[in-house]
Amino acid sequence: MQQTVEETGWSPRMLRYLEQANLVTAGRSPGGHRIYSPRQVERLRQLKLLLEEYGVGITDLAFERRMRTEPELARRIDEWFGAIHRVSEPPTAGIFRRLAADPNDSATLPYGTRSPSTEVQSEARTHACSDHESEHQMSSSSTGSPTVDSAGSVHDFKVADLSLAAFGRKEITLAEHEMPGLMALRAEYGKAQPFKGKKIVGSLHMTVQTAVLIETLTALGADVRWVSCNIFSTQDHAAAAVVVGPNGTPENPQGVSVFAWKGETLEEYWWCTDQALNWPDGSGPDSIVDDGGDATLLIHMGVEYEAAGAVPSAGEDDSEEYGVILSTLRASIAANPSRFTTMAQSIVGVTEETTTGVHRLYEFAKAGTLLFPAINVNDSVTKSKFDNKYGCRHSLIDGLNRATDVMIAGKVAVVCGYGDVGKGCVESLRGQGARVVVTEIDPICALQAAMDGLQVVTLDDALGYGDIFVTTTGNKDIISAEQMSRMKHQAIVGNIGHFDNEIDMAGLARVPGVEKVEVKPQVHEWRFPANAENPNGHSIIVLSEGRLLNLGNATGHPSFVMSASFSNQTIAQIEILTRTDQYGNDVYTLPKILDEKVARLHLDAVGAKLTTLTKQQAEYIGVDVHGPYKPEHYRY
Ligand code: NAD
Ligand code: 9W4
Repeated sequence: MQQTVEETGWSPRMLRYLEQANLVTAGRSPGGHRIYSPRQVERLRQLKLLLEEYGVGITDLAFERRMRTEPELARRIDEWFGAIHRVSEPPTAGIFRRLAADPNDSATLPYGTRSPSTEVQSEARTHACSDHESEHQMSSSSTGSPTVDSAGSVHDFKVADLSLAAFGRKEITLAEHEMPGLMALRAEYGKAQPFKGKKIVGSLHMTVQTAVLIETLTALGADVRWVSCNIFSTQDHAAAAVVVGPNGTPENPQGVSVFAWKGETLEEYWWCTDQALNWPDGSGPDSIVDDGGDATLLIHMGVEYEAAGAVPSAGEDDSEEYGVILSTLRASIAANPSRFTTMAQSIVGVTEETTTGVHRLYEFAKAGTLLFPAINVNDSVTKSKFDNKYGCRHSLIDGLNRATDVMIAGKVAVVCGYGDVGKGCVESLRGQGARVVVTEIDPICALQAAMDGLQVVTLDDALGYGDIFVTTTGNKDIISAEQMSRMKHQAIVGNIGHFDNEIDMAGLARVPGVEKVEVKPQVHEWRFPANAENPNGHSIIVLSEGRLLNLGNATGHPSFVMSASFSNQTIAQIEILTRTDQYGNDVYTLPKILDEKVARLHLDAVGAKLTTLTKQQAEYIGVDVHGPYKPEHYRY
């Protein structure tokens, strides 16, 4: 070992870490000491030189932002992995499938970027009894200690205002009725208590629907701690109700430890994540429900820097958020230098909700640094169809109506992109009586649109007659400032696709003489100066500053949609917590039979009566009577 340390420049700790992460292999001497072959020594040396050359750490291999901005580094790392690059094992028949390729999407945050902390001043009236400084120093003797104290009260949490709990509880009760999948899972597994003695941490928007998920996890026996995955998305009444619990009061909260309020700063956000990972007895979670991958990322970075013995400083080009993550880790490691390493060893897996988080997980898996199994919930059919198509079909017009109350019937709506989100948006606009035209770059989707009776146009063609413009592409630069300047007076412009760069808001602000007038929060009139065509000037109405209008101007998906997503989450948690030995450190999707189970759980609520296959019919089409009914590659 000592010789390898000298030859490669890696510390003994890091050598152990690299081996654990399967980045190099080491043999064992009869006495149990590590022995490195000359080839492994050379690989270790090369890796050290590569990281030094780029001034990055091991975690950066999987930190997609850096990898995307430094393609040469990505290429050199791929080259370094060479022959030992971990390939996925073949799928275990019928149990799960692995994705062959990474999703080709850009990894960004759910509602665009998090605002810098300077922009957001937290006004939360917080209730918290958590002495987090001392908690960091508590012993890590794990007794499976519950979150409640001996009086049955939850004593560590931080939310805006516990007096909102009664309102939150009313909405949670209504949502339960609209979340039949989760309620059916409570009925099916409540008695068996599959999560008994298990600690689950969630990093996912703290909304009313998430409250129903949290209480489903507790109904199945879990000891849960929760944090939001977005600084703005917390519904404070939902957070308060979850802390108070169905049987508690604001004076004697008996629910779940939640660390979330609307309008957190970045520092607060990462502090909350850190707190949620820290059980009162000093132990960490058994599993993670993640949305966007932040809880998983913090643990992976923590493990790396604990192995390195130090947390690096943020570079000049690093984002503000990256610096905050490093500071959070620095404080943690100063208090307990092996906290994340110990924590990661007890975690049996993570279930991830979104494309962004799934993308990160594949990056970790590709780099061989994924520390525990991961289930990609995002790509279950019953998650993605509901999230993309049915959710947006509901919430697009909700956002348009709440923002403007304009009559949609009779208007011309221009929908950019005819993928799942575009299809959902078109359906709802048509349902209102709008005449809809679409733009597409993909001939298949364009032909689909034409076959659906839609005119396929270019945006430039539609500028002169469109009343409502909606971008749904997940791509950038869809509507330029110059194009907005050519729209009709009081045309409405909004985005429901990815991030905030489908509409060129920065360009709009730079148009000479343009004036931005706030009609109300998230609704702005942009007034263009007079010109030959518009001697009196004209204006357009932009929703949610070009960010996702169904979240900025409305409350996102309805409960039924979230029931589909969260039923997948619950089933995925049952998988990793009860069939732990079936999963290695890789990324898996749920088997189709479980996807079908989620759909099945929602049929009664919509009055659907399923036809049962006869044995003969099942044999004829080559499936089991009980499913799965379609081959893996089937596109719904
Ligand atoms: P998708 O890939 O199925 O559809 C996008 C479509 O846009 C594709 O057909 C593509 O060909 C087309 N497109 C790309 N560039 C274009 C351009 N320049 N002009 C016209 N069309 C173009 O993806 P999807 O599932 O429909 O999701 C789209 C986006 O919506 C993603 O970014 C996704 O993250 C986001 N999304 C938002 C919500 C929400 O609640 N707001 C929910 C789900 C998904
Ligand atoms: N929500 C959100 C809400 C308000 C908001 C800067 C100030 C996503 C999915 C689900 O992101 C979500 N306000 C913002 S950002 C922002 C984000 N800003 C931007 O200026 C205002 C979000 C999932 N979901 C549903 O869709 C329904 N229930 C759910 O759990 C929730 C919220």
